[in-house]
Amino acid sequence: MKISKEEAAEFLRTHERFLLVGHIHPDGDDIGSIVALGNVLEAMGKTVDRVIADPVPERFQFLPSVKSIRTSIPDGASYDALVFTDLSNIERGGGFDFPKVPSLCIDHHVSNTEYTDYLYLRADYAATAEMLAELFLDGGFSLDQEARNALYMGIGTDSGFFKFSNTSAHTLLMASRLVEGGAEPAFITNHLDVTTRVSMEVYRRVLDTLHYACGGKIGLAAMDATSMEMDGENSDYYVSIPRRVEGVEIGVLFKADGPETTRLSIRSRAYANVSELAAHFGGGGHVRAAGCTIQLPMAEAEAAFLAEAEKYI
Ligand SMILES: [Mn+2]
Repeated sequence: MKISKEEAAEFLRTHERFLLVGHIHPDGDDIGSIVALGNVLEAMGKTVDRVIADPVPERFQFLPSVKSIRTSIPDGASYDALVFTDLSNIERGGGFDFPKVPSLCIDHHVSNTEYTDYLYLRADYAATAEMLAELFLDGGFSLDQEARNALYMGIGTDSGFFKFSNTSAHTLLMASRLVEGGAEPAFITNHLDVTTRVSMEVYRRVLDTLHYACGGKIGLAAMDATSMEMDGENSDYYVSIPRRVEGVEIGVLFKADGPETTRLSIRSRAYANVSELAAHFGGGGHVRAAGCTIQLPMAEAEAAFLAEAEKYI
C-alpha cells in the first residue's frame, strides 16, 4: 500500500526494534540513507540493525556508523519492523529470509515493485536521501552531524553532485537545509573524490574498451573479469566513461559476472528512457540511469542489448 511522508514518519515512531535493509552493490544514496535512518531511530531510543548483503565500498567508510552495517541478519535477533531503503525490488535485498513483521519501503525508483506492506515512493526525487531529509526535517526528528553528512552524501552521489537532470529545486533545498544544520560538503567530496592507483589502472582498462554504435549515439565500454576483480565494487564510477562522450545519448557499461552472466549499467543524456530499456531485460531503475543482468557472455549480451537499445535512439 502506498503511503504518505507523514504515514511513513508514523511507522518509524510507532515501532521499536528495526531491521534496516539496503540493496546489493550499495551506492552512496543507499549507504547514506541507512546510516542516517539508523542514527535517527537510535536517537529516539529504538534498537537498529543495519544489513546490506554486499560489503560497503571503501570510499564510503569515512562515515563511522558504516562499521555497524552487517552483511547478514544476526542470528536470534527479533524485530518488530523491517525498513528497506532505496530498494526497488526484493531481489536486490540479498535473498535473506526476512522476518515476518510489518515492512516499509522508502524509495525513489519509478520501477519499485511494491513488495512491502507499506511503500513511501517519490519517483520525482533524485535520491532516497532527499526523501529522508525532508521527512526528518519537516517531521521534527533530531538529526546528528553524521546523519546530516550521510544524507548530503546520498543526495550528492545520486544527483552527480547536482549535475544530473534529476536535480530539482527541492534537491538543492534539501542539500541547503542539511548544510545549514552542519553537513560539510568539502569534507564529503574530499573523501569521495580520492581515486586509488588501482582505480586509475581500471579506468585505463575500461577506456581501452570504449567503442560506439548507432552512428555514435550509443557508447559502450566493458569491465572484464580482471577489471571486476580489481575494482568491481566501484563499477558505477566507470559508466561515466561512455556517457560523457559528445553525441552519446545512451552510455552502457558491460560488467562480467561469471562466464555466462553480464551485468549492465545504462545511462542516458537527454531523451532515452533507459528504465524501460532495462526492464526489457528484467531490470529497472530510473529514466536516465538503470541496470539489468543478461544471462549471456559479454559479446552476446552486447549484441542482444544493441538490438533493443537502437529502438530508443
Ligand atoms: Mn538512490
